[in-house]
Amino acid sequence: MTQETSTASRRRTRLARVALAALSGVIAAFAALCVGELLSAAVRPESSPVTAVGGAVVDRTPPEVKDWAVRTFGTADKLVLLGSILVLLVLFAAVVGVVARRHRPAGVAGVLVFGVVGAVAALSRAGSGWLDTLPAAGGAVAGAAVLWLLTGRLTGTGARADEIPRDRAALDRRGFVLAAGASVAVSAGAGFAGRRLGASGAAEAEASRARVRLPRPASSARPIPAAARPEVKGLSPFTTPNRDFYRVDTALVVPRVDAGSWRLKVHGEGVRRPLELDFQQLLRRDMIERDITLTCVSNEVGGPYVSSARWLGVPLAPLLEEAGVRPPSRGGPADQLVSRSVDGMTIGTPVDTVMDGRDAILAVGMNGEPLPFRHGFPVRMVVPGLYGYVSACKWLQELELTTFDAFDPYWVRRTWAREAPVKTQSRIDTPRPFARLRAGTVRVAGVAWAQHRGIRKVEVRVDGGPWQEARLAAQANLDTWRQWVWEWPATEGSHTLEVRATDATGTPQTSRRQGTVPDGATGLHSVVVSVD
Ligand SMILES: Nc1nc2c(c(=O)[nH]1)N[C@H]1C(S)=C(S)[C@@H](COP(=O)(O)O)O[C@H]1N2
Ligand SMILES: [Mo]
Repeated sequence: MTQETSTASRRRTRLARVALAALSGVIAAFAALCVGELLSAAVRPESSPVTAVGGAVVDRTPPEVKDWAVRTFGTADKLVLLGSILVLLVLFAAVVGVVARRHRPAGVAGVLVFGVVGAVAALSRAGSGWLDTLPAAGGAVAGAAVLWLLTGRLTGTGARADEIPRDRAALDRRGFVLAAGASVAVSAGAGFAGRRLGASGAAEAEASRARVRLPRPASSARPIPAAARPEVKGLSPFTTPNRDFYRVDTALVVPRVDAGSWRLKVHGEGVRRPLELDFQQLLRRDMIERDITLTCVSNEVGGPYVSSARWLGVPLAPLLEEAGVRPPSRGGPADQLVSRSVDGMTIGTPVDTVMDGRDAILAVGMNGEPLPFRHGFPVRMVVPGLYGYVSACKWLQELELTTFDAFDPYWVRRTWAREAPVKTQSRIDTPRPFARLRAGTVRVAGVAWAQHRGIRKVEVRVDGGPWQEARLAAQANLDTWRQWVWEWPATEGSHTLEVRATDATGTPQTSRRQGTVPDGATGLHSVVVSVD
């Protein structure tokens, strides 16, 4: 062998070892995640390490960044987040593997550091306990063991590894392949078992949902007048089908609550008779059925986070009265109703608003079926006229009466406003932005909302010209959006269409542009189209 070829071949072997070391790190990470998955099935789905880290990131994301993510990725924001965490994890794991080739204890320490990160993340989430650290801790130990095992095969095993210069030591290829294969197989088995176990927990919740028989309402929703539903292609339907209903929450795994073991606690300041209800007791109470439009405070002008459903639920005010609650306007001590979900969300609603006669409900039904899991099964709150983050707690399990002074709920701690009534808004659904249209009559249509005040008027203007009144669909009730249509005699050229609503108090929507933080976006929605 010549000098050159032997140097080249030594370099190749070295490269192969580094690559295998990186692979060892990745296999160790895989083992850690799989064991974490298995343990999280025993603890709770949210404690799975990647989910816990993702959740902790969500909790710490500034509102502007969160809104950017929601805007950019829509409902896929959660997948993007989890995917990014996985990619980072794989990269770091590869580095840890390479380090471990030179210094096994340092590599193992690296893996354990990840375990600590996962455990701290799990512990930092609302409603978590020490048990939640188990999946990350157990996963890290498994990962460290796998890394130790695999890097041993790369450097010549056992004690010899520390005595023989690393690159000279026998590379135990066969041993490495066997150990790596066995690690991957055992890890995958653990991960698979974890998934199966997790799924069986979900299966019970799903069965409990399938068994729900929704009662007939004591008070039905008013029939929606046909005239409330103009037939215009491209216009949002008056009632949003459940599968199209917007979804906004912090849950990286949708909680699957078993209705059979669900309980609601009502307690706190000024509660003379604390209540505890199970799902059957709740279903036996008088129900009302109402069309209500829900809006997210993160909805940009013209955005998609507004939807309308026919809800079935228990009126909240009488329930609170039964518990002895009086609103502050009648001398009660608590001005804030804090709702808590099974995943630790806290949402604060003014007690006066809940008890002012509007249809605030504990909803169990949505468009004729039990709440979908994504939308809060078995029970969520709905309060007409308030943004979701101050009213619409999903997967509800506790109502606590307290004061705004004493407690800041989740979003308020993240710079959103304490109180947030829905702002008057309107949206052009059709034509779409940058549509190419034919000259002649074009039907411009959309929705407008000012829940609990009602919409009086919608106007459209072209290229900053005079406002022209649109035809409003019949009003279903004050708590829903209203569809509108305007026939535009479109002429050739590029045009800007703008819409503006006026609520039933006579106040027109402001044209002043404001972002979503801290209490909802303002400004006029506009669409640019070209007409040939
Ligand atoms: N448990 C829980 N409830 C929640 C949230 C959440 O993150 N967790 N998000 C709130 C927000 S910000 C909104 S806008 C509504 C959205 O309800 P939807 O997803 O059914 O449309 O739920 C509210 N209830
Ligand atoms: Mo929201």
